[in-house]
Amino acid sequence: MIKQSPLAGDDAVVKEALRRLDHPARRLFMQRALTLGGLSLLTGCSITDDESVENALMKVSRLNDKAQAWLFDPNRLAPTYPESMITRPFPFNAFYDEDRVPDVDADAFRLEVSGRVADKHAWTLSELRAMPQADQITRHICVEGWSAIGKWGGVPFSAFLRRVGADLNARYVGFKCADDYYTSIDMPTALHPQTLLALSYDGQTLPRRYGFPMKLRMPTKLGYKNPKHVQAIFVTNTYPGGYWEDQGYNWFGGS
Ligand SMILES: Nc1nc2c(c(=O)[nH]1)N[C@H]1C(S)=C(S)[C@@H](COP(=O)(O)O)O[C@H]1N2
Ligand SMILES: [Mo]
Repeated sequence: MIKQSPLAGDDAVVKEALRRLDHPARRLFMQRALTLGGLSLLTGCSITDDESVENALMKVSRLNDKAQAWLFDPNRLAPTYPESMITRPFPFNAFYDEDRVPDVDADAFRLEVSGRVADKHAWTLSELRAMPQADQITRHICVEGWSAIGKWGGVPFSAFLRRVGADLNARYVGFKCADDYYTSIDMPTALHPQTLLALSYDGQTLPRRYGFPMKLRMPTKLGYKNPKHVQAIFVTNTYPGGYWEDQGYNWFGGS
């Protein structure tokens, strides 16, 4: 029987951990910190098999969320750009191809609002369009390795949350989308002055491929944190996760 030295065993586990960092977001956030000793010290996990590697990586990512939340400055603005710098055409991206983009009926549409909010009435698109609107030209950064500048307009999300009487001390705001996508964000980002419940793109009704009837646009977060085709919004203290986040992408996802 060949007895592996502890070092060789450790090496194999680190290799396996690195292999599991196949999502760019994970690589981005963890490549610097990753040693076996560091990983077990940081997480208090004894790392002995594939499952414990996976658990330890998830724990590192959640520690990273805490660090990012702590570093997040609610008053610091992301850069804005002139009209001349808008990327044309703006790229489409989703977990499926463009021919499968959901087709939402504008008249029948109601935005559901639930959880820790005083007013749970469902919103029509006209009601949302009647709220004060703002627009901004910002850069969208996707972890798949591209970025693009676009112009989004809509309701400042902090005004919306105040209007529905949301518990502004709650931890999370969650989003459910018409295409089975879902994600969630921290309350300080929800209240950031540049976070928009976007109803328009480049001066026109938000096109289907970019998330009709609305998307949450945050220039302080990576692309996957910006849900398109938003159908339901909920305020909660229970961690809601997200479509990519539950597969290992970092939850805070700040840019
Ligand atoms: N509903 C929904 N929202 C989503 C996605 C998705 O697949 N479904 N993909 C995310 C990712 S990874 C990116 S990069 C952006 C792409 O937005 P765009 O099509 O406007 O460029 O949408 C984000 N929001
Ligand atoms: Mo993305």
